[in-house]
Amino acid sequence: MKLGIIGKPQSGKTTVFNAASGQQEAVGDYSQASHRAIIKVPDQRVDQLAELINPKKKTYAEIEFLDSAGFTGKGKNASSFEISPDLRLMDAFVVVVDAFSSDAKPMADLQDLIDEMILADQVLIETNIEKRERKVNLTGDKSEMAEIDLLKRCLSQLEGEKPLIDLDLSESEWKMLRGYQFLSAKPLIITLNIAEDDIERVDQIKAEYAKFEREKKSGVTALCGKIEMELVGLADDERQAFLEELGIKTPAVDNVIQTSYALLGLISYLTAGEPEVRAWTIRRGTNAQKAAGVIHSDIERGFIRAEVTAYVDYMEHKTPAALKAAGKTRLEGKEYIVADGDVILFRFNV
Ligand SMILES: Nc1nc2c(ncn2[C@@H]2O[C@H](COP(=O)(O)OP(=O)(O)O)[C@@H](O)[C@H]2O)c(=O)[nH]1
Ligand SMILES: [Mg+2]
Repeated sequence: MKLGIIGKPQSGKTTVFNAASGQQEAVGDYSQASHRAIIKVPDQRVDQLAELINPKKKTYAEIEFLDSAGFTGKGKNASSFEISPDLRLMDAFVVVVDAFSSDAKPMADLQDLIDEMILADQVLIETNIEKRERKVNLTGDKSEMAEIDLLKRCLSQLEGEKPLIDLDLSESEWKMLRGYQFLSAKPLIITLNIAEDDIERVDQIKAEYAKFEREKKSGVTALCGKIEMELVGLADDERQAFLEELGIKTPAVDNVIQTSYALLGLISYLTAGEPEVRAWTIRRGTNAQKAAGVIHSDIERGFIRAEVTAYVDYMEHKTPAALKAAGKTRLEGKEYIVADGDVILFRFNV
């Protein structure tokens, strides 16, 4: 999964990037330089299983973060688009909004960013419609008409100043649009970057942004980037003490990652053995055979069956023998739909 961090200059993008990745890129320098990192998806199930099994290695699921400039924050007045082409390749955006500075206008900033995406998509669509219509006129080949019609529907949505993600399209229509990588069609994880003093009011602040939430598409989170960045630099025990002092259970940046995961319809299953305890990312609805392919194509090809235990049962009964005795380990075939937190042992031959 790839997440692009976007936002106005000085909104705290690089601060959030550092908090999520543990890197130490310069902040507040107006450079708008881009940064990339692969980060681990925090997962207590991996930690707990590892504690139980004591494996040689524990491995979390991973996502890629790209901190990239391109949004001016000028909204409808944005004239030239310098949005990095790399941002179009992201699965979703973490939109960082300044809600910490004394003259912050987070609601307006957020709207400006969305307007900027709408505008950029509009330019892209107009050129594409033109190009395709010219081709139809030249060749008389009408096969492009369905796509042109769809693009025109998208265009009128954008002209109505609404993002493409709000369009009600069929699965096959979305598929037709996929190649364009429209910005306003991507899920948003709106991340309000709040001041230190506002941490206690976080739920109240989030509630003000409920109108930007879209079920299974866009969500709202809030954090104080500055504190999160300090947290990531601390050793585990120091971090724990600091969190307790702040009265929070987990770093808020973990929330951002988990929200992104959920919005994109991603889940994890786990493998648990002495060599390694590991989380693997799949889309919700993936069957056991396809899920095995994430580990290795040989396991998918040679799939015989999956021995599946729910994570909670695993933690309760603790050993494969006890799990089997309690009837908590099921044998499942290829078509079994893997659930979040399934602990799986694949049987296969090659
Ligand atoms: N007080 C406060 N300042 C922040 C917070 N997050 C970022 N900043 C400051 O805002 C400035 C811009 O941050 P930066 O991450 O470089 O923004 P970018 O231009 O969007 O990458 C820096 O001086 C940060 O220290 C925050 O949560 N609280
Ligand atoms: Mg930056």
